[in-house]
Amino acid sequence: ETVLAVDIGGTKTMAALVKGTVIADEILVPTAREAGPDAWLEAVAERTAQWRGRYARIGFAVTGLVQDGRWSALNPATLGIPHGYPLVDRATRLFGKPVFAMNDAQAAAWGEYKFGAGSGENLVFLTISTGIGGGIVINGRPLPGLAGHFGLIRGPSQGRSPLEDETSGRWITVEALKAGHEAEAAKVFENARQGAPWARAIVSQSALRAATLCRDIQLMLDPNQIVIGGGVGLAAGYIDEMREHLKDVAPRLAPRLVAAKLGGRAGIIGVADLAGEGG
Ligand code: ADP
Ligand code: BMX
Repeated sequence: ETVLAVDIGGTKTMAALVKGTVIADEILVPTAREAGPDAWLEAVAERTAQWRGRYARIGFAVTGLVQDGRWSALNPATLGIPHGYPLVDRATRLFGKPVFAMNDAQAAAWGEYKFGAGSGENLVFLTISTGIGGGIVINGRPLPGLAGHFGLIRGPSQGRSPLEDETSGRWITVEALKAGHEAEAAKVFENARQGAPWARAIVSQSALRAATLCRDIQLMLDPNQIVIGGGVGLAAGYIDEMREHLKDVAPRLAPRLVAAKLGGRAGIIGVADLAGEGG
């Protein structure tokens, strides 16, 4: 059965026709952050219009909390979703097919567990992206609700803001500006690789915080591995930098970090699988 799978993140929106793990077509557009959810859905409908009739159901993997078909931001700075937006209702009306919706990182955790880096053992997925999202698969089941929302844990600056606001791609850009450089995260990484001290300091700080989070996750859940994804998490050198910060941790306590095997497609593939099962 072919599923139209959609991933709406704080930065980009992806859509693909998915059958199992095979992606027939794929689109990628920026999420128009200020436009709001009606516009985000319309953009997907417009860009996927040529696929009408080729899919039986739809799966949405979205940044934020999805409960009873309603969608809300936990951190509006990551994406300003209005509280309780009726995502499943609106999308069902717009696309005319059954709709299943869940959190993006929880979907990605499932994708990696079943088709990616997973080994059948308990796993945590962590995306370091616009925010920081997470998903937990225990005993072969993805945990729903708030479970895995690690980016919402209080950050290091006296608990004033969520961890993701002091670690993620958005933070990297803000820090670069403070250091006098107008640069997206990718540009900061490029500068860091070329040895610019200001950029190295920012990347290292972010990786230290992400590494510390993984260390804490290990103590809470003892997963077999922590799968890292997201635009920042998968940027060249970032996971190595995290490992560097963990090198003094006692072996039994140290998390095993691996890169997402499905790359940026983990959410799409995970939600397609769960939507195909009827949610
Ligand atoms: P989303 O949050 O929409 O799921 P991403 O996983 O691509 O999207 O994460 C977006 C964040 O990752 C942004 O802050 C962006 O600047 C950053 N980013 C994207 N590509 C790279 C890259 N190659 N290197 C470093 N950071 C990147
Ligand atoms: C935030 C939160 C999570 C999400 C994570 C990663 C919102 C809007 N989102 O912690 O639900 O999984 O960001 O989102 O509160 P991404 O856009 O960085 O992929």
